[in-house]
Amino acid sequence: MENRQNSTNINWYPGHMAKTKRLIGEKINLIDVVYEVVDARIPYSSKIKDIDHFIKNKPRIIIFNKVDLCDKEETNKWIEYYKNLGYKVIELSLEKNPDMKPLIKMTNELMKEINQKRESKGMIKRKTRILIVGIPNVGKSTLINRLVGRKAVNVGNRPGVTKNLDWIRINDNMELLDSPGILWPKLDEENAFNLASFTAIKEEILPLYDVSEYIINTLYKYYPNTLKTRFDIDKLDDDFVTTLEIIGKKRGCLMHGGEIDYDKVISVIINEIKSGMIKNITFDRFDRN
Ligand SMILES: Nc1nc2c(ncn2[C@@H]2O[C@H](COP(=O)(O)OP(=O)(O)OP(=O)(O)O)[C@@H](O)[C@H]2O)c(=O)[nH]1
Ligand SMILES: [Mg+2]
Repeated sequence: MENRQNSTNINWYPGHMAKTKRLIGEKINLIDVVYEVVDARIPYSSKIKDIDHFIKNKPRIIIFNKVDLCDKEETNKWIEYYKNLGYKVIELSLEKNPDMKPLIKMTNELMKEINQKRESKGMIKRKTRILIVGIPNVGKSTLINRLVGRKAVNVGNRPGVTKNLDWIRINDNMELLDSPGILWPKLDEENAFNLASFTAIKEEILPLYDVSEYIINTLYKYYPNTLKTRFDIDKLDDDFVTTLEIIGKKRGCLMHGGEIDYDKVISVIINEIKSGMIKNITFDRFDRN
């Protein structure tokens, strides 16, 4: 798996993502605070690499979402890292009934500073305008629905649900701008596989066989107990096909005549992660970067 680092970059950067960045750039002067959402299981791979270019120096809160699925011990190292860099950080599990007060409080504090500056220049206070930005499928629209307190925008467990930049009013004092998920040109291979493992890029971009192999290898490396409990595997064979056969037999992924249905085994593996059945995992290692 280590040699992935050295191989060529994945160049998957559809035109609509470039367009979203341009549109954000055009609207950024209207924005007071940016919520940058990352996936707590991949706090490095899910952080948009060129974000500073298009959100400029707007006050920012990094939201670690899906903490219900992450390995807290590993993810905490990243949280500390970003805090030490001077970022404001909030952890959320938007699927559970999260307490949104700490985020609102932090936002109001940032807004107070902004309004104090405005007043000192003789300008009137204004309502808070927040941009929500992040990679696809990280929970941006779910965050909006939580803040509004109802289903104001569509969510779905696949990348590319939100197609447009839309303003949503929370109350008289706050407006949110939802945005489609974005990536950056040239993902390195490990980054691309991490994004694919957590359904942040479309399934067909990387071969599903390779994604399932990456998932199994990474579980073996960092979470052997999970591999044992979920798939009853203690040790990996040099040939991944053998591992697929073992999992296929255990999970009953068989075709007529008893042959292993490899496509089904691969989708079972990917689905275990996608559906959140496998919890307490973080694939980005702080110590390796
Ligand atoms: N387990 C878990 N799932 C979450 C959490 N937050 C969001 N989800 C799920 O993640 C999936 C994606 O959520 P969305 O809000 O549509 O993500 P998005 O970032 O708006 O995605 P795009 O619009 O496609 O870029 C949905 O199935 C949500 O239910 C969380 O904290 N924990
Ligand atoms: Mg969305």
